[in-house]
Amino acid sequence: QSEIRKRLLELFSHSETEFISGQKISELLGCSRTAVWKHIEDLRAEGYEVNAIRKLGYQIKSKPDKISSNEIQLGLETRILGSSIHFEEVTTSTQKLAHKLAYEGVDEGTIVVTEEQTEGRGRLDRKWFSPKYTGIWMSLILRPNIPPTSAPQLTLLVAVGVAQAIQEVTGIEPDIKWPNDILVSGKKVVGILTELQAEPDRINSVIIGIGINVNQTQEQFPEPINNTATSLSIITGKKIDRALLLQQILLHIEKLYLTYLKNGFKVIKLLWESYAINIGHQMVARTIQGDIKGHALGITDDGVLKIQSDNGEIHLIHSADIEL
Ligand code: BT5
Repeated sequence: QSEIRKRLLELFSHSETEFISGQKISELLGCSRTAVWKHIEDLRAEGYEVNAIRKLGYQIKSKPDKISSNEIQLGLETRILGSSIHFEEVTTSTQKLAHKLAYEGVDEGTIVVTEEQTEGRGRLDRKWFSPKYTGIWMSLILRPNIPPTSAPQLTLLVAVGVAQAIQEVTGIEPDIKWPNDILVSGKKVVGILTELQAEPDRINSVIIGIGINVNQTQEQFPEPINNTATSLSIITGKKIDRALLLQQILLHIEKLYLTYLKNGFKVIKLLWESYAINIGHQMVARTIQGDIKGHALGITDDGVLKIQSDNGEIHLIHSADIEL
């Protein structure tokens, strides 16, 4: 049943504005025209707007504001990312679920998406607020053939892909703050969390969590982040199509990922630098070993941050919180 639904939406994803006749759909899906009609009715009940015109057939005019597998699938143009979609209406954390699936051996490109996380998390077990129907909370599973030490490059790659997609869908030009934040007007819109299942010299899988504030109002941000967080909708003053944004994110990340696997980090680094805000500025890097104050020189070819402290010494920072 859900397989037919998936194929039905696939048919429409190739002809978004076109009509497809009931006869043709029933032939392609191998079910009766009554069954086709029934599936269309089900879509309507879920909030799809479907035009039905005698002699022309069916056309999907709009999707509901949801990001379950169907809405992601319809119009998705990627080959790898999203080839398998695990959707949960609510879950503790998509990272947790993705770790489990990765361990069980799911294919590269599998994504885990939810409408709400009850235990969304950031780095160092910090909390990530993930309220219902307002954002994109997802985890990607990749299996690149790279050494574990190169994995941080993927955080930067994903940040570029998300920034490009945000720019394309909303017109906003976001900033990237090393290593894992995307900011707009100095406030955090996106957080990225990269985790590994690896042996010392080999990656089994990389699990990349992406959290994006899309349609929240300012009042929806709770006290500790009320002044530091914002959403795309607050900035544009418009409601944003989350499914479309999600699809564009997958598409941009996939393009960058394929380039990266083929040509290495160089091109990604250049793109990343074009979005970076903290390079060339004074900053404090709060690391587990202590604070380092200085001038950010840039990132190395591995994606490591280079800071020159006031006494001229150069530090390589692998992991830190940055204060500008
Ligand atoms: C991050 O950590 O920014 C990574 C966040 C990754 C979230 C995604 S959602 C899908 C996947 N599943 C998960 O469970 N996680 C990933 P970090 O740099 O440590 O920043 C965390 C800090 O950001 C918190 O301590 C808060 O101060 C702030 N914060 C929490 N929720 C926020 C939100 N919705 N928007 C902006 N800032 C937030």
